[in-house]
Amino acid sequence: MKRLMITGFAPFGGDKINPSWEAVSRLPDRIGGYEVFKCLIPVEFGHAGEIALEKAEVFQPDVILCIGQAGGRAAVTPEMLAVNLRYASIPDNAGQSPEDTPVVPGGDNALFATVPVRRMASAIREAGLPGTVSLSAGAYVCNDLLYTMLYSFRGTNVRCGFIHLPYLPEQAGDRYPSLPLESMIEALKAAILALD
Ligand code: PCA
Repeated sequence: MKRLMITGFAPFGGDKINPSWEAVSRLPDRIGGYEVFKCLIPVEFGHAGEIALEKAEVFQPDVILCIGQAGGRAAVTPEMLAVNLRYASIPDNAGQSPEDTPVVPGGDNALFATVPVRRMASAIREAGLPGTVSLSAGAYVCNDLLYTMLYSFRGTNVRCGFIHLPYLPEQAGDRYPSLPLESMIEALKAAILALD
């Protein structure tokens, strides 16, 4: 059995829930050929990656899939890449507001996800759910975490990726698109089954 570490984030920016942890925490412990290890990650620049690396040390995963909330998006969006940039339009949960500082000083400008991003998006659509590839994970904590994972595991066999989720209906009101929790869980399962 292969080992998948999947992470979700704590709530941030005034929200009381984060769909990423709501969905991740409800995934089964086995999906396809993967044993699934779940962990909750703080919405804090730097600390997010540190916690994920500590957990990876324990779980020894073959694949690391990080999940986050992208309020306003209508689809489940596997991210193509991470950039070496930190910018916060709202402070993180530790009160940090970096303005255009690097994630890793001297690191590559951008790193591509090492999971099959297009295939994951197609699998989500084939499951009858909205799924599209995203070309930007932003410059906030989600990008920080993906960049840190890709940078830390570059040149190894550990593959890393990120999927952003829309708001849940209870967060979205009538102003934003949303997806029910059950659909998010099904979309994540479909994406995981599309890993090799
Ligand atoms: N979304 C934020 C950080 C945590 C989360 O769930 C982001 O997109 O960076």
